[in-house]
Amino acid sequence: MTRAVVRHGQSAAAIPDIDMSTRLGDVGLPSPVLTASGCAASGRELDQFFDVTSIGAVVTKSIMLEPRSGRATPRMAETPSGMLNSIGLQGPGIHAFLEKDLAWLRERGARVVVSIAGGTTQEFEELAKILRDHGGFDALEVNISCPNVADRGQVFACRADSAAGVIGGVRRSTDPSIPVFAKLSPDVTDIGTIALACERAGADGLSLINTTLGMVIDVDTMRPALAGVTGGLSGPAIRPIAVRCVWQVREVLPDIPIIGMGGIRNGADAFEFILAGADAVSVGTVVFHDPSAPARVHAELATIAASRGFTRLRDAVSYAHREPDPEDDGADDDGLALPEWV
Ligand code: RRO
Repeated sequence: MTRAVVRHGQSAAAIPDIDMSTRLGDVGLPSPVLTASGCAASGRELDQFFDVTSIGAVVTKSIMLEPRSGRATPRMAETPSGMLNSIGLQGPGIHAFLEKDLAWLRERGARVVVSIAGGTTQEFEELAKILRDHGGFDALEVNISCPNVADRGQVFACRADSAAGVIGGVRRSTDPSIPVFAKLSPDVTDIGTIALACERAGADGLSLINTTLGMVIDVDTMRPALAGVTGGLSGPAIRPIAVRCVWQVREVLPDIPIIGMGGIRNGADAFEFILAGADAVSVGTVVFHDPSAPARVHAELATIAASRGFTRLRDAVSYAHREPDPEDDGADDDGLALPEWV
């Protein structure tokens, strides 16, 4: 059953009685709503706006082996219904991350998905081994799709063989009880092929999607708005792309756990991902203007799923994939009301 997840605003009593639990491989979560990597550092800042232990998990900013200052500024630009970032994997390096960020998250009692990034397969494996020896987290998200690298060859998720090489190496270097999620890029011809290659290489799940490569030119300066020239586009502008990716991957991999993300602002947006095939969702860009959004999205998702007749959210996963019934009168055999847009 749902727990009270909202600290400010909506009262717990307003959350309907629906089982919101989900699974990421062997790991059970009380809520399917996670933060999105890169939008909340280690979750510490968000904890003043809502209880980070109440959502499914905190997904940390992708961490590399060494400290890194990232790309030159400006590193962010507004776009219609979204934003462009060119952070360039800024971070403290794995050892400071373990000592400060992961230590805080564990002490706080949050469930944690650690996101890792590397420039080579060996770096990914090294990170996985350091984390294996340290412990204290629930799942790994392997970021093979950061768009903000100078060498596009390092966007491992753009090729099935390089994606599989990293995921296989990480899987072998990680404790078997820890699920390994591959984070994929939408900037490919056939995301299903990449997803299959990752699954065959040992991925326990998939995170869909990273930002899509974009660009803004400032018409006053007549120069690129970002110092890094190109950046990753996020926010509602990319939601239809993300939903399409979740749908396509679910068609080729009916059972693999999927974390869906891309422009989720509210419960209806999250529900769209669930219907497309996501077992969980990550809430990202919206936290820049509503830092309590993950808790709010949990409550709104519970409300919309209950209003459609579901008593367990997991029964709604992939619901949009079922065959259309020509005789359908708006309610299925279980008496579940169909979404208004079907
Ligand atoms: O740090 C970044 O610039 C960044 C990363 Br790691 C990523 O995965 N996606 C993105 O849009 N930016």
